[in-house]
Amino acid sequence: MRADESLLGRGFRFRELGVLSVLLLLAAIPGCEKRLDSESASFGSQQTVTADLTYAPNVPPPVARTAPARVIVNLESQEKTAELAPGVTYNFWMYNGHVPGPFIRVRVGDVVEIHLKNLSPDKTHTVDFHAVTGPGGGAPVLMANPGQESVGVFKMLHPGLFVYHCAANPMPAHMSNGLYGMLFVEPERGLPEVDHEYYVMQSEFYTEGSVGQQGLQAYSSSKASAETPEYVVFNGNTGSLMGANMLQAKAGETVRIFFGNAGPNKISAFHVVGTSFDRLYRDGGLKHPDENIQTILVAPGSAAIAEFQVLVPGHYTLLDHSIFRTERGAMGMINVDGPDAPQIYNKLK
Ligand SMILES: [Cu+2]
Repeated sequence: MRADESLLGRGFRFRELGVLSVLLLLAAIPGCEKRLDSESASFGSQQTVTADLTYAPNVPPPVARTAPARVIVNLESQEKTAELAPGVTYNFWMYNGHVPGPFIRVRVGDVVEIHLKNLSPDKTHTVDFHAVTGPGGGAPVLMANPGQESVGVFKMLHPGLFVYHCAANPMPAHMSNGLYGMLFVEPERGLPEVDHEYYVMQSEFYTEGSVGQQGLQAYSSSKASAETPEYVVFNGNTGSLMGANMLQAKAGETVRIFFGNAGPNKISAFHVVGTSFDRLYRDGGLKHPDENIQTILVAPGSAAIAEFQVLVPGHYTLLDHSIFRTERGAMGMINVDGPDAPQIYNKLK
C-alpha cells in the first residue's frame, strides 16, 4: 500500500467518525428530529397569502411574517405598444402590463405558487426565476401556450435579490422585448430598516431606427445579435426616473435601491453621482455587504442592493457609468429636499 492510499483510508475513517458524531448530537438535542420533520413536510402546509406586487420604482413593504407561508403570485404575459422614449413607441412584451414586471417580495422558506396566464394571441411565454432551485428556474413547468394558464410551486431556499425573465424560444427575443423583473427573498430577520426603497432595472432595446427616431420602432434582431443597442434605459423608458418621475428623499434620509440588470447583453457600471454606497450587497447576495463603494458592475441576469444616506440637498444622478449609454437613456435622478449642509458641501467663491 502506498503512503497516500494509507492517508486516504485514514481520512475516510475520520469522516465516518464525523458523520456518526453529528448524528449522535442531533439525537441528543430535544426536538431537533421534530424540527427536521416539520421542515420537510412544510411544502404544502403553511398559511396561504397573495403576494403584494408593485411596479417600478415602487417596492412592496418588508415581509412582516416570522414564519414561512405559501405565497400566490399572479402573473400575466402579454404584448402591448407603449412609449420607450419621447415620440418613440415600441411593441413591448411584458409581465402584468409593465416593463420591468412586478417586484415580488417573499421570505426565505416560503413556497411561491406562480400562476402565469398567457394573454398573448400567438406566442408561448414562461418564467425562469433565478431564485428557483431546479431545472430552468421553473421555466419548463411554467411554459404557457397562447391563451393558457400554467401553475408551479417552488420553495425559496436562498435569501437574496434575484432576476426573473422569460425563457421561451427564441429566448433572446423574449428577453430583449421586456419580459423580466425581480424577486427578493428576504432573510429570516429581513434587512435593516431604511427610509426609502426603490426598484430600478436596467435593460437594452434594439430598434430598427437609430436612437431618437420618431414613431413606432420595430425590434432589430441583427442589432441585438451584434450587441449594439439603440436604447439603454432604466425601468423601460428613457424618462422613467426623470422630471416629474424623479425618485424623492429628504436630506438625512437613507435610500435603498434594488438594482437589476436584465441586459440582455451589456454589463452595467451602476453609479449614483454625488454619493458612494454606504452598504452594497454585491450580486444580490446578503451575507457580506461591502462598504463605501462608488460604482458597481452588475452582469446581465444579476442584481445588487445599494444603500446610502443623502446628506446634502439637490439632484443626484443615477447612471450607467459606461457613460455614452446616458445618451441612450441610462439615466435617472433622485431629488433631495432639505436645508443646506455647508459643513459638508459649500462654494467659497
Ligand atoms: Cu416569452
